[in-house]
Amino acid sequence: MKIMAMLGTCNTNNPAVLAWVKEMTELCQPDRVFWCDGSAAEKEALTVQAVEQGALLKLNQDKLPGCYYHRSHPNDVARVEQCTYICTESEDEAGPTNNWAAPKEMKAKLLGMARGAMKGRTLYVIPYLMGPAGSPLSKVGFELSDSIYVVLNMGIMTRMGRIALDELGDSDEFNRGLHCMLDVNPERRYICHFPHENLIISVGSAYGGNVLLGKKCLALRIGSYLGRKQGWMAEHMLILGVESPAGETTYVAAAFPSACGKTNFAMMIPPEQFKGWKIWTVGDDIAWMKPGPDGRLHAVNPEAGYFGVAPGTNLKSNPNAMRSIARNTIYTNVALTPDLDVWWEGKDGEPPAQATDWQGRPWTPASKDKAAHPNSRFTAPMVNNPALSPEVNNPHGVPISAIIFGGRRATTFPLVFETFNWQHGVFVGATVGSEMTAAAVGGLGQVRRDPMAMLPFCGYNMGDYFRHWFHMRKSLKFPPRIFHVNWFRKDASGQFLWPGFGENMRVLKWIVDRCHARANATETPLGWVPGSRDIDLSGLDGFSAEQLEKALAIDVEEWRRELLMQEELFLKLHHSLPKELLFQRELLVSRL
Ligand code: OXD
Ligand code: MN
Repeated sequence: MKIMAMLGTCNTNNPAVLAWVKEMTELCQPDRVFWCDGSAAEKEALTVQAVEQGALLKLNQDKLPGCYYHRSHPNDVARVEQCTYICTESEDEAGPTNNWAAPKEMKAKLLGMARGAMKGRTLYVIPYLMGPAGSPLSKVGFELSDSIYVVLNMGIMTRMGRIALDELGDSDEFNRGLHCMLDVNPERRYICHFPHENLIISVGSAYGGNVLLGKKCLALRIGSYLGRKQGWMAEHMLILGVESPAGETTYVAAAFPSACGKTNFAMMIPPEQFKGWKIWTVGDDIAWMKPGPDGRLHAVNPEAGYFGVAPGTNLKSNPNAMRSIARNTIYTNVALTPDLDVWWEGKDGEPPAQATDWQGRPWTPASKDKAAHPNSRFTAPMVNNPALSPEVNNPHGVPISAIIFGGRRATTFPLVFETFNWQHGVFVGATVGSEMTAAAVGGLGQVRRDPMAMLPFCGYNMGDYFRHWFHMRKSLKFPPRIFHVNWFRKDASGQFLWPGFGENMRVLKWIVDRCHARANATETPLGWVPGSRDIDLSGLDGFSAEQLEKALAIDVEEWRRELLMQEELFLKLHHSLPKELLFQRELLVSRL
């Protein structure tokens, strides 16, 4: 093997780390190995290199200081659930909602593909920390990747470099992640998780959740597996704090499927009438939660940045996101204007008269294709967010008072309801359905069951995952109340029944007030529903109490159909379904 140049400073004597990097280096045979330290100087140097190599394009620095642009291969624009595997000894452990492969065979196949795959390339060693330094919930990972784009994204999305090595010390407890781009060929694309070994191998992709291994792979799939073993929860949830004019802050976690508005909700600015109310963002995508000594559920955000969907992001839908992405941001697969600014469908202002689309083709407003890919993204550091919670680095996390589930549903689900208790809440979370979005390949618009918004992210048998949820109740003296929301209900003419965005504060206030036992609700077959007078509509011009009633209405016929649709999930999981879920279903049937 060629003698490799060692760049960056290795900076660790941890024998387990050194041994693994050596083994993978011998396998992948890169020309160079670069140890990332996470410093500002390193970021600058790597960015210059990425521009020279064509991986990044420097955007208009007057308009977007520190911002860069990337296009992924057109065959590689979203998470690929069909190529994502959980590799456990028994297929039953992965369960019927995951693709499964035997670990030995899959590892042999992937390592075979990785052999010599980095010849002529650089292997970047990316040490990263998920979660605040010093937190009992935090985890260290090492991603070995041949993509400079991955390094620069991981530098935003995680606490990368020295801080992770310091946290790890001499321990051999870290996630091993290998990422080889290969020839970015969908035929040779595999995102594989080996939970028993705390190992991830991703090959053949260079985009988003497939390759930023700290995010979906470690923080959710491996995380959920470890959480069950160790008595905590890894969830696809935003975390936010609601501060009242009296200075009381109530923390809420919410699970919505991908591209259903978690980032918008987490960064919401309350409407003008809500003087003195303030939303603080703790996280926009993932929550790690553990019972605290006070008997409450405490949550940390394992990430340090936002990998958000660009289309539809504007000053109305998410002003804080617009501020967060104004500097030091990487844009991927959006459109480019002639003055090197970015554009996407739904951005503020008129569309540019001319642009270059996400595939590098000339685009005008008359073009039939979209300028930005529907799953185009921004990668922005959380420190850019004007509403970033001061608690984001608190190693103890924040105490959660409410958990909210939600999906994108044109019918059936009312704007909001509160479940009767934790067990009922688990049932409601387990049966979440949502219309599919562009965040994953395939099925756009179809309603699919997405339990707890974790269908693509649960690293083990979904039936056991539900059991773990029921079990967690036992370690909580003060469990969060559980709610369901639907911002996406439409009337017969296809118009949204609720204005959404910042106006969701009105619903959130009711939720917070319920947590403090100071809001009214009516008992219905679904749970506790606010009356139209229980939600503050002041200043919401042109929106009447009758409209709110429509958004809150429950149609028993629609619910009969919904129950039948839910059956599909129950049949798929019948082998491992906890009986509590069947009881809850029976209770709902009898109430209806
Ligand atoms: C994401 C997703 O990128 O859920 O967060 O797809
Ligand atoms: Mn997500």
